[in-house]
Amino acid sequence: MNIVVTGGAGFIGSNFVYYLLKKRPYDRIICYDCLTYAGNYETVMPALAKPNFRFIKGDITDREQVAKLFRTEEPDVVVNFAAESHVDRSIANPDVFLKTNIIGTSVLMDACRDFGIVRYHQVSTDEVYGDLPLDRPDLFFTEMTPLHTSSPYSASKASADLLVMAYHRTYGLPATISRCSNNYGPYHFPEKLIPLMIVKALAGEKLPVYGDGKNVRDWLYVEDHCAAIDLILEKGRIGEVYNIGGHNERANIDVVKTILRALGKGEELIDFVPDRLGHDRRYAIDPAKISEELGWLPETKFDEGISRTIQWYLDNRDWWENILSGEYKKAYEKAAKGKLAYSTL
Ligand code: NAD
Ligand code: TDX
Repeated sequence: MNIVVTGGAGFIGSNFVYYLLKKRPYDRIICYDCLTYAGNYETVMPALAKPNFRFIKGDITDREQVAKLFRTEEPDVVVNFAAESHVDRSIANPDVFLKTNIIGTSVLMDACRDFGIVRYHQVSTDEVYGDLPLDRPDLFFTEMTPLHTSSPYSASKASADLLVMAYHRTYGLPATISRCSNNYGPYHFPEKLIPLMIVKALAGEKLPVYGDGKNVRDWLYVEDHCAAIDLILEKGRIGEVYNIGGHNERANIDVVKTILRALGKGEELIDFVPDRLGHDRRYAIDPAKISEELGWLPETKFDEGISRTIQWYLDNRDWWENILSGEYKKAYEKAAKGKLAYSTL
């Protein structure tokens, strides 16, 4: 099978690429990514050694590039991770979120209709359900929870989900959607809570905690998310939505303190700063459907996952220091000149 992974040079997409290369050595994996600030060519460079992997630099909002991708690579499956993904950036500038997350999704699905496809999978988020109150720990997001978004980011992701369902119903597009809770693990861009706190703590800088720090997120180790998507590709029912989450709720302030303790740093580094606008209080996923229907269960407990993640950032300083210095942005051009890149459009 030919599997196109859009956004495969980002955090979860790259982890999915490595997951597939291990799990499906006989499939061809094509990473299609336009390398925004969040895309890092250095992340996928080790995969270029595999004969069944290709990197193609391209934009999901560009119809011509996408048509060329489909003509040359003939994908059987498209898994769409490509997105603008940072809530704070969406609050500062919604425009690009609408373009990439909504228009990009429709351009990809149009190509799927034109060229034919076995499966289109949309990687969505639990943020489409809005938030839950802190004083109702009995409440969880199910697939039946109404969409009720808070930020331009989540509104753009919910819009994309609605389009996917519309393409399925109207055109019979063989699509599935997954809505996952907060991921953490290797290759997480250091603007998001966990990697940001790790690199700031290592530098002895202040750790900015929004509001009172009591907002709750439901953390899932990224490999568990990859396994869930792979299972949906294998056994998921067309036209269905699957929530993914591992009952790993933590208040932000507790996550920050865990990181400080693990790195031997003091809590005086914590800096409570003004709250994010429209800040969602609590996310919590009910994963009963994917567990009961497909047999998915998360394997990594938070204590183990966070230790592994911190160790990864300690062992891979070059990776994030190149991001902080901006050096990572030159990697693709350098590789293309040295003919290290297998393919560009
Ligand atoms: P990320 O920001 O780390 O990576 C996004 C990738 O998409 C980057 O490599 C970027 O270059 C690429 N990209 C952006 N615009 C593109 C375009 N127009 N054309 C081609 N490529 C483009 O994001 P992430 O955290 O890995 O999230 C991946 C997906 O998973 C997103 O759809 C996000 O909404 C969803 N998601 C993320 C989380 C999380 O905790 N990070 C949780 C649930 C769902
Ligand atoms: O500096 C910070 N200080 C802080 O207190 C940052 C960056 C975040 N926070 C808080 C805000 C959130 O309550 O930490 C929590 C997590 O923030 P983010 O890492 O920005 O993630 P979140 O807003 O929860 O969204 C993430 O999970 C769902 C991903 O970025 C989304 O792409 C995904 O859909």
